[in-house]
Amino acid sequence: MVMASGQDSAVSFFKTATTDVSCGFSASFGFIIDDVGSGTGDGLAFLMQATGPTVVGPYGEFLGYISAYTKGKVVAVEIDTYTSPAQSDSAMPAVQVTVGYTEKTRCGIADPIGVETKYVWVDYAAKVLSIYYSTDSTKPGSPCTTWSLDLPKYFGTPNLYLGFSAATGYFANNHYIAGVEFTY
Ligand SMILES: [Ca+2]
Repeated sequence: MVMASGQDSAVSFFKTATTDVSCGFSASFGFIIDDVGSGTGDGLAFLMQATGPTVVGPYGEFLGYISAYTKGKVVAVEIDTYTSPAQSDSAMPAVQVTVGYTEKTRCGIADPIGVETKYVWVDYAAKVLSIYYSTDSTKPGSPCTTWSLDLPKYFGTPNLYLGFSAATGYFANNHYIAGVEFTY
């Protein structure tokens, strides 16, 4: 599935039905962020939000989700490829969890840009998000980072929209989601 490409683009897609996360869930996806000679930016995100299935935020460093639409209530697992001073980004590249736009935890990764598919697993169980990352399709034995968060309590509902956004700015990679799997 093609996500953001070309300059100043923001794209999102979500499962149209909400997912009740009170008993946990597992999500996994492959992605490709391709170098098309237009610089590096801005990245993509796996999103959990309670607002609606068609929302999309601004392009560029806002990654297609950082905006007022969720009233600040959004949890993201970002593959952030552009270090934005305005967003207080840590140096890239990394897989990072943000809560209400604020970076909470991250694991540094090798430069993810290229034609090879990279893989992310997001497990939510016992009020802990566990994030796994690999350059091949075998799930690692242990997460690269975790973050404790009671999702139903944070959102005020256990019924969340799960999906993705991606964005480009002046610098523009092509972003692809190459397969998604949800279990709960
Ligand atoms: Ca960024």
